[in-house]
Amino acid sequence: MKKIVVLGGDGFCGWPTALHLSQKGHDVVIIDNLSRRNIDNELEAYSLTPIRPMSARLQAWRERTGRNIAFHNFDVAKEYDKLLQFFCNYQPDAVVHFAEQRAAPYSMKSSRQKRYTVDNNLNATNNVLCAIVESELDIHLVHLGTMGVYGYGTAGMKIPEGYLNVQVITEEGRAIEKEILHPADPGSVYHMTKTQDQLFFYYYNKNDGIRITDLHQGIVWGTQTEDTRQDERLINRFDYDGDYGTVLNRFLMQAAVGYPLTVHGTGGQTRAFIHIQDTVRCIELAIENPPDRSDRVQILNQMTETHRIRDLAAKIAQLTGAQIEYQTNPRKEAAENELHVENACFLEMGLQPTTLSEGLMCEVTEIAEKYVDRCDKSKIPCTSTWYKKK
Ligand code: NAD
Ligand code: USQ
Repeated sequence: MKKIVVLGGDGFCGWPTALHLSQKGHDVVIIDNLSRRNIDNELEAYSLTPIRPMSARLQAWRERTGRNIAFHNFDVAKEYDKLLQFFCNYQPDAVVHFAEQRAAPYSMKSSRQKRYTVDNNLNATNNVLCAIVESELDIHLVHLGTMGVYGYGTAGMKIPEGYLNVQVITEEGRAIEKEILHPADPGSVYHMTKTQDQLFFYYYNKNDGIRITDLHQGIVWGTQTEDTRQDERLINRFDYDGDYGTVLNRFLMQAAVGYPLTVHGTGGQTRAFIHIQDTVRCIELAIENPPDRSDRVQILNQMTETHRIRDLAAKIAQLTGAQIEYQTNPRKEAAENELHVENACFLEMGLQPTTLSEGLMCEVTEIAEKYVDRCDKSKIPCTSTWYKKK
């Protein structure tokens, strides 16, 4: 049994992770400032699924399993002293860090959201690292990063797990082998904060010997896990709006409400995907396999499949009879790209991927069709653009 803190444990990935770790017998504490629920209010766009307040969620978990999860509501990016005090009192073995603003379109809406995303994400990560150093505890930090730190162009090679071997030619013409962090190529202000997080990790690991695992995760799809399915009060959030909804879940919901699938541009963009059930399993595996104190930052690619967006749309259209609409792309991104990703580490640790073909229809019927009446169609269009409005 480990003592584990889940920062951002009220969110889409954090909530099912907290339940999964609790179910596995760990002592779990959630810290979250509920900023994501406040952004729902700001955007007037709400989860398709009826998520309950934190106290009702935790009560349901206690009733179903007899297990307690504690909850503290504070801002990790701003309330450093509380965070440090908490670490010193609770003495966690591991901290899982989800507590960042995670939507690329939201981060591109205007200077206010750009500045909020940078302030929030960079200060949250730096505060967590500072507090680990100041507490003098041997805490393993597990951070949720993104595949987007690499950019999505691979020039034919597989994207490695964090580090790249390069050959440099010296002035004398000698070839030297070097291992470097894979060059960063962010595609939004949000993704940029994740590339900066990587440098924080590199530095604190080098200087203070902190044990860090950085998980470069693809787009998470699906809603429920074995744990959140146990009781409707435990249901996970499902974002479908133009800012927070991610592509595959949006397509599933659009098919259910009879809205044409919104493919950006030619749909030639290829991205990496992972099901939410596999996300929580990967976090468990990462916690079970910490690096040593002398190890460099451990970087793992947390994804199971790659797909081209127009192929996904075609698959869902075929399953459900939905129409497809090709729209002017609101983002600045390559119209077409290949994507090959190395993910051997998690597979070697024992991950057994949930494939798209197994889970898609279940998602349509269990969630999208069931909660169709909660959908506000006016929130579906992507209104945030990467271009300056003239
Ligand atoms: P989410 O917005 O649903 O959850 C994030 C949670 O963190 C929210 O509950 C929010 O209230 C909390 N939070 C944010 N800033 C905080 C702060 N300063 N102090 C305390 N709590 C704070 O996002 P998610 O989809 O669960 O993503 C979690 C992490 O995983 C993010 O860092 C994201 O970058 C990463 N990730 C997500 C996906 C995806 O498809 N959802 C894919 C790859 C990586
Ligand atoms: N797209 C469409 N139609 C839509 C929505 C999106 O064609 O209705 C396209 C986008 O233009 C983009 C691709 O689908 O090319 C993916 O967009 P997305 O919104 O599903 O994902 P993204 O913005 O990249 O962000 C999400 C999460 C983020 C995480 C990232 C992982 O919100 O937190 O870091 O996925 S990754 O994409 O691997 O970088």
